[in-house]
Parts: sequence; structure tokens; C-alpha cells
Amino acid sequence: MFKLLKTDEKTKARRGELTTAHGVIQTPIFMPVGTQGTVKTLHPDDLVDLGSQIILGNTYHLNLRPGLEVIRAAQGLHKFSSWDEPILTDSGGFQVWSLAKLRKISEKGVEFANHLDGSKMMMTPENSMEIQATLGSDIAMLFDECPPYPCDEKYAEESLALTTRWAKRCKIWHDENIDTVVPWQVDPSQIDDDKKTPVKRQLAFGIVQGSTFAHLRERSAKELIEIGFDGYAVGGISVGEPEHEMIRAIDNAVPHLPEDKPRYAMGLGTPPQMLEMIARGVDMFDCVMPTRVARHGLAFTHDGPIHIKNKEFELDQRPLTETTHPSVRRFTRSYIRHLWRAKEMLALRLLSYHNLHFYLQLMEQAREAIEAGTFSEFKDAFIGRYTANSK
Ligand code: PRF
Repeated sequence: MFKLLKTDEKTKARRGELTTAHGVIQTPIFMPVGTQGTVKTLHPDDLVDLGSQIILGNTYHLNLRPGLEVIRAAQGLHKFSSWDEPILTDSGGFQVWSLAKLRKISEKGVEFANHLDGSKMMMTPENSMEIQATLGSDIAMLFDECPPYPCDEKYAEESLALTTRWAKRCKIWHDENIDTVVPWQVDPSQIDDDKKTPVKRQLAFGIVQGSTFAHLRERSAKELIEIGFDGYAVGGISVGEPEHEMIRAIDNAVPHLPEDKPRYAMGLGTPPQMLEMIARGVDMFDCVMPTRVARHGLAFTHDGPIHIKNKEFELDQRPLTETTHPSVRRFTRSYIRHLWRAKEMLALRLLSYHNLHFYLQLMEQAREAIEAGTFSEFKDAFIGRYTANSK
């Protein structure tokens, strides 16, 4: 399921291959976020052109709207959204925490008032896994509790113990039910021959919690490994802590994770942060940042982010970044600035398209550098230029 192709000699960076039911993913990889079953402003063909190998969907949002009846009628999220490549779904644990109101956490799960109409709902480890099975994602995440930052040790310890107990319930539900619920397992003839891979089962990933406490990160990792998952994420980071704490959380968790399973840092980061994490042995990332900031007029460049509305780009005939990608190269900064000022929708689309290209290209270059044995030099050169010129 996960093949480690190469480990870097100077850093802990890894080059790997993760096989899912809808295709093989080359790691390290960035996964664009499609919360509502769409990566905002983009057509699925755009994502293919960008070389996106996998996208994210969200249990919390898709369960609220359109709801499972609609997803069942379409036989899963792949068909519903016309996306035939891998999908990873987040469990809803984090979204309940960040979006819903009046949360009450108990052993059973989380009761909350949903952010759309305020009605009371309950999410449990079992129904999170059931929703993810109905969505038919290729990778399901366990239902966890993400402690806030800062967080005292007692809270972090109790929260992590709860996440471990929920992880066991997720795994039991998954083992017992997954073969009968996932749509593409019921109807494998619908999968194109060239997409068929040895894995037909939905994969399940554990999430290491434990906040800023090294011994709790270690305990969480060990307890999850004992339960046994197909991959391991590090959660509870990028929740308002300073960057050095985020990196420390990775340093505290990753060394305790198995070499032969993929590792995923949830909900981050900036381009330099992702390179730092790859150097520490992380294989997978997701973040709303490239598409969200695009809708605020920001574009990532090798010299740091720029705001396209700025006067300095009025006559600038260069594309947003140096690239060979034809759909990015053909538009000038001057033109995109004009679209932005005229409030044209194409501005949002071109900026989103570009920023995802920047992220996905960075991952491709990281993979090539690991293969060539030059990752450390690549990382230092990229971060050096990015931070030296950031405004
Ligand atoms: N848990 C889950 N999803 C997440 C997180 C988490 O801790 C984070 C934290 N950065 C982002 N997404 N389930």
C-alpha cells in the first residue's frame, strides 16, 4: 500500500508511493482542499491539468449539506462531483471544533449546534466513519479531538486519551462495515481499467494528538500504532501556536511513527513550512491557504507572496511566477491586476489556479530533489530566496 522509494541521506525526507483505490499518489504530496465537494473556483479538469493527484473532502460539511441521501443517490462523492482520482476525507473532529457552536464533548462523541441553521447534531466516531464510508473516500481519517492552543497538560492528556478511545471505536467500525458500505467496493466494474490498483479498500489513518507535550505526542503515536492504521497524521498543529512550536510538535511525533506508513501533517502550511516538514519525514499536506488567500488577491511567488492589487504590477508583463505551465504563463500580472480591480470572477479563478500550481510544483520539485539526492540544497535555496525577498 505504501512503498518507500528513497530516504534522503542528509535529511529525513522521503520519496514514496501510496496506492489507493482510485490511483497511486507520489509523495511528498500537497492535497488541495475541496471542503464542499469542489476546490473553490476550479473545474475538476483544472485539477488534473495542475497535476493534483488527490483532493480533500469534509465529512462535517458534506453531511450537513447536501446530506447523505444525496450522496447515496450518486453512489458516492467521486461520482457526485465528477472526480475520478483519489479523495481523502477529514473526519469532522476539527471542523466541529472550529465551526460549530455550543459544543459538548462526552465519551459518546460531540454534540453541537451546526453552523448553517443552528440545529443540534451529534457526531460520534462511528457516524463519522459511516459518513466517510458513504462518501466513498479513498482515505478516511479517524474522529479525534483537537485541543486548543495553548492547552494545559491535564487537558491535553485527557483529550489524547479520549482520541485513543475514539480511535479504537473508529477502527472497529471500519473493520466491520467498510466492505459493505463504500460505493466503489460494491460496484468495482465502474472503475476504469487503467485506474485499477491492488487496493480496493478505503484506507483509514490515525491522528496523533498531544498538543505541545513531547511525552504525550509519543504516547499518542504508540497507542495509535497498537490499534493499527494504514497511515498516521499529526493533528492539533497550526492552531495558533508560533511556528517553532508547530515544528517541535512534528519533531515530537514523527520519530515514533513507522517508517513503512505514510505521514500526514494536517492543515498546513506556507511553502517554507512544508519544506521544513518534508525534511523531518512528513509525506502529505493539505491546506486551504493557497486557494483562500487567492480569493483575497494574494499570489505565491519564489520571492514570497505578492498582492496583485498593488500599483507596481500595473504594467508588469511577467506571469505571476516563472513556470513552464502554459495555463499559468499566458496571463500577465498586469492583466490579472486589471481583472482583480474590475472585480471579475476570472481573477479569483486564475489566482487560485496559480497558487495551487505553485504548491503542486513545489512538491514535484521536492520529489525530484529527493530522488537526485539534492533535497537539502533545494530546500535551503528555496527558503533563502522566499524569505529574503518577502515583503
Ligand atoms: N484533526 C483533524 N483535522 C484537522 C486537524 C486536526 O487536528 C487540523 C489541525 N491543524 C487540521 N485539520 N481531524
